[in-house]
Amino acid sequence: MEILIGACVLITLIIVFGIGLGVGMSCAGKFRCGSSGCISMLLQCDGHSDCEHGEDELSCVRLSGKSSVLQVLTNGVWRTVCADNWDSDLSLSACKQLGYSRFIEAKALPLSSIEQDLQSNLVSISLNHTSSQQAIKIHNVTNFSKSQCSLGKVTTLKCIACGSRPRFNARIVGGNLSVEGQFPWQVSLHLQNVHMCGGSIISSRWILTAAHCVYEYAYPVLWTVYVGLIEQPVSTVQSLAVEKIIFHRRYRPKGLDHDIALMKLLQPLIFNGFVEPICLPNFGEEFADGKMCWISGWGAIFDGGEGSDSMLSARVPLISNKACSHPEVYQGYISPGMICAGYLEGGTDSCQGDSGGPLACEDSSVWKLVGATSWGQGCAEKNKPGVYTRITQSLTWIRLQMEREEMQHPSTISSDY
Ligand code: 4AZ
Repeated sequence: MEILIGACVLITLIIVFGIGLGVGMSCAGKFRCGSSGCISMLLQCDGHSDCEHGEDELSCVRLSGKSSVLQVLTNGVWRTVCADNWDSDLSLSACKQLGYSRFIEAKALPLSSIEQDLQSNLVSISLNHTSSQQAIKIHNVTNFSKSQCSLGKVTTLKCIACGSRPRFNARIVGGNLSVEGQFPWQVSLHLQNVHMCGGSIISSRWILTAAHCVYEYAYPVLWTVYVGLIEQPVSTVQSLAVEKIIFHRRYRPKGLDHDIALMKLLQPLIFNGFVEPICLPNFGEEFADGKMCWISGWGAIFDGGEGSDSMLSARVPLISNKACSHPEVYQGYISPGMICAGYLEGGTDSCQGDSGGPLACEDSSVWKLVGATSWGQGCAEKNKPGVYTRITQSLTWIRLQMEREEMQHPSTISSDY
């Protein structure tokens, strides 16, 4: 009997201790430092590295809303940065924290012209002049004031010239054969000389694709990135080697969520009109249901078919997650991290080999990456539209990877941004 009681107590202790550890690992209500434990949320973005690898001082800056309003995270609150005292040193620091090595322009916009939810928490940032030569992090700058913006203006920031098609002549497009310069951000990812997947150029060093494309082959030497091409097999186009492949750590093979990966190129791309980056959307940006966007790639022209030698493209409407979760469509499969696009009547869709490629939408003449081709039941079937990884839901992850690399290996080449 005593042994039995002893055993019960021991088992209870193990269970309680085990659960305790489990709660600790899940970091409920706390900030998770990669694999090295949890810290108080209040220590995030406080200017000191509290995690072993400084993860708590990453992702402290973001661009929000339609006009790219700069926001910083302080004391657990995202605040919109006022335009007063703003200067180019601060702009460059902010762009570095967003994972770029340059900045293009900063503007002061009237507070009243931005989205309502960006107007409420404001902060002014000014630089200690002594630190201007060092690598400053804007959320660390000491002179915060929680005032209203004294000039009534906020800072908007552009870190990359993206989303334009300088060499595309709209008059010559016909059918759904793509023409040079029409989708200059589209790349072809070759695994040992065979086209496997599409991808999108998001900066001179980064290609965004799907995790399911690279998960089993996450070795840079296996891959070549081809840019600025329409026809396969490839001819005189730029080809690039890969330095690093990062896929979302929550992606699981055969799973559908977190289907996103980044490839860092060994050398920067040269942009020339036929090769251009597409813009990432900003935080909180929404793309209306029914908005017409474009998919493109060298994927199969029917389910189970061979890839196309020419880059094809199609105009498809965005579908709300509600409509896409309808019992006749994909009930129970659509998460907030996905966005559907296509026609419920079928007929036009992405297919095998298009994966990782862009779902691109034009917004006031700027092209933005709204999705990355991810999955679907078959291709172009009735009630089975294409499903794409929703980029606005992946921004924190994307920025974190880019910022980490920019902080560890800053790009020094002047053309590299
Ligand atoms: C695929 O297997 C795939 N119809 C990509 C897109 C779609 C279906 C399958 C969407 O890579």
